[in-house]
Amino acid sequence: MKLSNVALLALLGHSSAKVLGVAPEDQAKYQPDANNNWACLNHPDIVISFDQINDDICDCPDNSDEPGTAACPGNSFYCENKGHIPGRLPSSRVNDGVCDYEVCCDGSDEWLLSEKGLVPKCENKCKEINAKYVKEQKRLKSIKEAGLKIKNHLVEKAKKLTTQLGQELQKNEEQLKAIEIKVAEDEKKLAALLASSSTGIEEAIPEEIAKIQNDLKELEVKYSAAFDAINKYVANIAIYKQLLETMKAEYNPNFNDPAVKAAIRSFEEITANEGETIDEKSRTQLASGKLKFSDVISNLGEYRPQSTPQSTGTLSSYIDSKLRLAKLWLIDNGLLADSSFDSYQSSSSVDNAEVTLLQNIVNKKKTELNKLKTDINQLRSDLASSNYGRHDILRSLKDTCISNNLGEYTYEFCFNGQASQRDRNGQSTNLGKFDNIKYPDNSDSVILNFEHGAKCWSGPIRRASVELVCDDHDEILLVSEPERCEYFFKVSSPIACAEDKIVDDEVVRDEL
Ligand code: MAN
Repeated sequence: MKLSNVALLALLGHSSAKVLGVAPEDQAKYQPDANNNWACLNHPDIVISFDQINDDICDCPDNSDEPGTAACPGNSFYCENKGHIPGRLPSSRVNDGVCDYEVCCDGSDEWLLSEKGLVPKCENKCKEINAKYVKEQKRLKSIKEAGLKIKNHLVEKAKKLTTQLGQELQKNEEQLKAIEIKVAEDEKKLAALLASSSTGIEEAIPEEIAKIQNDLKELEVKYSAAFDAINKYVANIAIYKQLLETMKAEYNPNFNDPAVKAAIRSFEEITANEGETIDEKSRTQLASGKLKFSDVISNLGEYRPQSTPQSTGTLSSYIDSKLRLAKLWLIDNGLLADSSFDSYQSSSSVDNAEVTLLQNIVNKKKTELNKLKTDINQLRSDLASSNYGRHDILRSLKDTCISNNLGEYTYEFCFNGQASQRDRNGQSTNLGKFDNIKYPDNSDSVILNFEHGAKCWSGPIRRASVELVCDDHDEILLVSEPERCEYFFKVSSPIACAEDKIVDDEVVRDEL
């Protein structure tokens, strides 16, 4: 069976003959030696006649001698498809009587039977097939361009959303700082108030004493003249008393002087009653003229109130205030729930209106702080999330859901949401929640994975993979269930349109 190679050799000349079924880059490997022999490609020790190539008999253990026939299994047949795109056909489909135009538009896969005159030659349809192909590529190109436009809008929208979130985060962080400063100030004030609530009485008393001392000093000035006069009279009385004592001792009772006798009698009466009206100390003081109003006043300076922090009432409020401060510290450091402060407050013995008001303000601000902190954490993790895909594109599709009735079931999924399957009775089954986005290598597609759906009866937990392929609109094209309760969606979507994948049909046309 040497027809093909012989014919080609005769036609094209020995050295430039092309071996059928071999790609241009491998043609050099198929050259005869000077004796018109050829060695198997991976077995150089096995040398066959060059005419045995493509003679429909498999001679080489590596199948290399039959690239253009079906004689060696597992080979692939190269068809040149001039004017279109070259193709490769499994060798089993070569010379089987069927023109495989979808791969070999030039009909070269069916050469043997036609050469033998057993079947008509497969005519070359590359021109028309290429024309259709170019048209289809144009259509796809315009769809991709439209899809890309939509995708770019989505990317822009996602960028704006990301910027907005960043701004919101910044605003919240600034607000957090401001409130933290305010709370720290209020807490300082509160601590001062609480501390003063236990020492206020003590501080107030010396103040009152000072005031009283002041008033008394004014009184002292007012009454000191009177006191001086009294002291003067007291001193004079002592002199008069001394005179009377002398007179009483030295008078001559033999002189019958009734005036002297009456005076001495009155003096004796006064002296006898003296002990009942004035004590010895006062008498001495009076006698020495040392009774001073200022002594009374200075004694007041020594005065201290009976109630101190150690007394029962003040001690409890003192401890109370310290406990309060400790609680505030625990709350501030996140070791105690804010609410526990409220209950503590109500049972507290401190009922100062200002303290209560300030505590309410601090508590309110702390609730605000906690909410802000939660918001900030959420925003931070949202902004850092890689689950929105490249360019954060899924941010723009957060609320987008698509569905399609595909016969037995209506399937639906929301980007970033849930996938579901609804039967004809409207019964919906959860096929999973959006979990991650993947960009498989060597593919333009984008895969969204949905996990942790409803459990399958005596089977696995449902999950779904959604493969997005480039298009100018979102549409669920098909849904299959390759494994029980594992679903596969094929969905057209602009987000799978890749810029570098637009087919350049001009190149194809140039080759025609
Ligand atoms: C339902 C559907 C099917 C699934 C079976 C498993 O009928 O969710 O897709 O295969 O349950 O029991």
